Amino acid sequence: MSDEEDDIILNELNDEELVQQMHDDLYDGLKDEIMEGVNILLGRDWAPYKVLTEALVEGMRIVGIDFRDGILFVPEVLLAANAMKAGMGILKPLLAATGAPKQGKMVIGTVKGDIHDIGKNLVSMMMEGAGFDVVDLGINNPVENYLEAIEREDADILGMSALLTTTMPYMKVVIDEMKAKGIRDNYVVLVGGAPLNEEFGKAIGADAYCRDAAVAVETAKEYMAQRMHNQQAG
Ligand code: B1M
Repeated sequence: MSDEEDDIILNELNDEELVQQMHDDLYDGLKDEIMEGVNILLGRDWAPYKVLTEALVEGMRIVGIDFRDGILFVPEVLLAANAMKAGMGILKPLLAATGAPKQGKMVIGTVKGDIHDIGKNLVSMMMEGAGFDVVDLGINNPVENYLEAIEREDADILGMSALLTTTMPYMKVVIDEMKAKGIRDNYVVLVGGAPLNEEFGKAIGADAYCRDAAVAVETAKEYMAQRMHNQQAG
């Protein structure tokens, strides 16, 4: 870090400068600075979701571009991910404390071969905030983990996350196994992750592809309302 950067006092920056500085700090993997920045923005009455999307998610998008272009490498991106997680840790209780009525239960995990978990964690946080019980299976989940958990937890929704083009086809393995066991229609299956799209979601037999955490929440709510309606009708 240069002397010039050492001298920056985050609290003295205006909102726009601070968010810009947080993008730089995330890029540099500066966990303490990210936590400080998050706290400053919250202290300025920023909504937790706005801090999350504008300061953290946008910062990680920039990291992703330079990772793709070979300017950043795995160790640096890991540091950025750590800083992002530290910031998300501060926001988590705030996003979860909306007092929303209970909605249903979701089991979620990143698929086998894939260790990306920031997006999944974000979906979990937002779902909890919207009143869902969330059972998070973590990363690198084989089909057995999902099947065992949805049954054990009596879940309504199965959520799967994949960030790699090489791991996203595994979602179909899970859905096909659910079909083979005759349990596919007992659950709402939602999928997400940067390389996916709507066509892919349809092609593998998911109920819906969710572009981001907010869409995941809205989609889950819609399906739960539909399930409730069907139960009452039948
Ligand atoms: Co990885 N990585 N990475 N990486 N990494 C990507 C995904 C990549 C696109 C980077 C790039 O080249 N631009 C690229 C994939 C290319 C491809 O497949 N076509 C890539 C690669 C290649 C790799 C490695 C293979 C690198 C290597 O080792 N040579 C390796 C793979 C390891 C493995 O999994 N087996 C690897 C490793 C890593 C790190 C460990 C360094 C780190 C992960 C740390 C962690 O997660 N704990 C990392 C990171 C951080 C990234 C990028 C930079 C950022 C991902 C992220 O956290 N985004 C990523 C670049 C990118 O995506 N642009 C990249 C922020 C997050 C909020 O967004 O995860 O998309 P996202 O989640 C969103 C939505 O997608 C959606 O909602 C979320 C919130 O809005 N969503 C869901 C996600 N899951 C959902 C589930 C749902 C619903 C919505 O269920 C209902």
